[in-house]
Amino acid sequence: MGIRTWGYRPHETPVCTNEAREGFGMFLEQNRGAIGRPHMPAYWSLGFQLSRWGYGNIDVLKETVNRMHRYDIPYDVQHLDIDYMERRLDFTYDKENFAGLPEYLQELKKAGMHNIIILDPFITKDEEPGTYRPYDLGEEMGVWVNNSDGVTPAVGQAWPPGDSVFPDYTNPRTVEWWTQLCLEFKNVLDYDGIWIDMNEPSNFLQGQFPGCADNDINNPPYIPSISDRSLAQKTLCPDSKTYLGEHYNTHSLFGWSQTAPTFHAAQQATGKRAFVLSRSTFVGSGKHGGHWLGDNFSQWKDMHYSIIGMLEFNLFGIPYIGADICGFNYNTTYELCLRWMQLGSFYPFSRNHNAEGNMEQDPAFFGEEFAKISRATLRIRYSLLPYLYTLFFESHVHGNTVVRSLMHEFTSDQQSRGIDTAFLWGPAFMVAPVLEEGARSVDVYFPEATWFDYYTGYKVPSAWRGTYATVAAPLNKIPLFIRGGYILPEQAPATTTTKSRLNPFGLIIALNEQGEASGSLFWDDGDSIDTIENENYFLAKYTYGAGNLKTEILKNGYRGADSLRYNKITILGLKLKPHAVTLNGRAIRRDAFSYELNGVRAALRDYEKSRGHGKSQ
Ligand code: MIG
Repeated sequence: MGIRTWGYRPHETPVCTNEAREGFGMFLEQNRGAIGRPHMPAYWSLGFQLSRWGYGNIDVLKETVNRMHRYDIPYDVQHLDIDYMERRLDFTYDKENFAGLPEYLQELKKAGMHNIIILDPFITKDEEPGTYRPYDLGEEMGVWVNNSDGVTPAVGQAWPPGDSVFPDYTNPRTVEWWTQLCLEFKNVLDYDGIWIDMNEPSNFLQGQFPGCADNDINNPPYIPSISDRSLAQKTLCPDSKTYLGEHYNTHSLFGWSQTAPTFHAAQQATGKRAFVLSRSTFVGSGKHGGHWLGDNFSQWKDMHYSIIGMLEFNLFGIPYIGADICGFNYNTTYELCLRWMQLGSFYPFSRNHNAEGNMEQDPAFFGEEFAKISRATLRIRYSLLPYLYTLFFESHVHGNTVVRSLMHEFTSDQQSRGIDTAFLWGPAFMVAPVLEEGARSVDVYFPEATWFDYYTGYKVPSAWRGTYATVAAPLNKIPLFIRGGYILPEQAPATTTTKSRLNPFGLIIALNEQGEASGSLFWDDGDSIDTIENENYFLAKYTYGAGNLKTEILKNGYRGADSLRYNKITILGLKLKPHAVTLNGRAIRRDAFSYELNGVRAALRDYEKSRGHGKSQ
């Protein structure tokens, strides 16, 4: 039983960029050079997503979708959990309870939305021969995890009726089989991405049934303290055989080994950038997929823990991460769910998901006020998606995190080290959610920097730096702050990213004490494969200093960027009132810019993006 490290691919030489990056950033870039850099997510997958286990039938699903639309809540993606399947059989859909599902998915797509289907890694062996192709074909191709004899398939039990066998994704034949089925199923349900669940792999009966042999592999001398003192608890016997070796050695790689093949299958099936969401991950999984934090509970402490999980998975190189918003197990409550919608609006992967049997908890369920607040918060998310997308670009190219802790940015600030109640998008956008029932304020720690309140644009008092300050957070508000020294691209929000992507851009220029700021915008068509590798993208760098905004176009490879406009430039932290504004040397109308008396905010409206000039002021 050797120890193996599968994450490293020899052809990916570790790269250390020349740019000086401090502390964490540098370490993570080197680490990603070895384990693979995070994939570039599709733009639509940064939109809000809705899911639940137990819609039960298509009418309930439609009713839910309709009320989301009635309240005009930003919403890009609908998930289908195992209840869409016929008797929980992969690659089928329930033609009774979900009659008309194929057509309905088409309808959603016409409305600019995208659909995700779940697939489980177990295939029943107990259907009538000749009636269930996934099993028959897999049997013919020999794609299952085997018993210790290396020949007979290992059997367990999970969601499908009867006994199940487990695809061995480390076997190239299994990859062929899986790809084939994913391609065929695309003609049945027009999915845009695949959610792979239970891939630890989970087995409901294993450990007791059919029982693992009593040998050194199944019963080694040291066993972690798990309830039935069996390494096979809820999974396969350790002495099962995969193509790569004993399950004992490869157990933790099961989900990892399913992720890349599913990514490639989805990419082939859709012809677009793949979306794969995996419950089990390992080092390197971020290259082909994202992750949700699994079955949490509708409890305040679980909402808090989700921040820790999100920060960790960013360190692990899986930045496309989020938790089930409003909680999975148990019934949620109005206030918890509202606060969780506010926090979850800033998860990189933002999905409200719920377990079977619990009360409904989509943001349109709780009535007008709740819907209004969720809508407003999600509209903030959507307006900042160009910034989030640019962070994903940087993560894909360099390997740094998307969401990060305060400690990550303020490495020498001792006080920032223990903070797991607030987080940053990149270096510049701080989210400080309410995590306690009944709270109407948050104690926010402001590391040494210039900070602006996102809502008012007001500068946070300098006396608050390096200390906690109590910030108001009525039910309709999640505290948000922008760090001086940075420029954030934004875009007017809409109900879907399909629509928001056509809206005008803006820039939020948050000045530091020297009156300077910089930032960038990455833009491409949002869902083509390998746009970065093929250089089909637009990349601009913005620098502000001495009262001048300069735009440098570093890459001009996406024609779709030509027709886009900026119509709003907001400058936070100006010390002097501007008396004139010029664009590429031309004075602009006095009524096209405004200045707010508090001395910190100036806004410019309705200006076309100046392309090709390289400089505007
Ligand atoms: O045994 O597919 O974590 O998100 O809703 C439960 C049903 C199986 C576990 C996943 C959860 C999903 C559920 N699944």
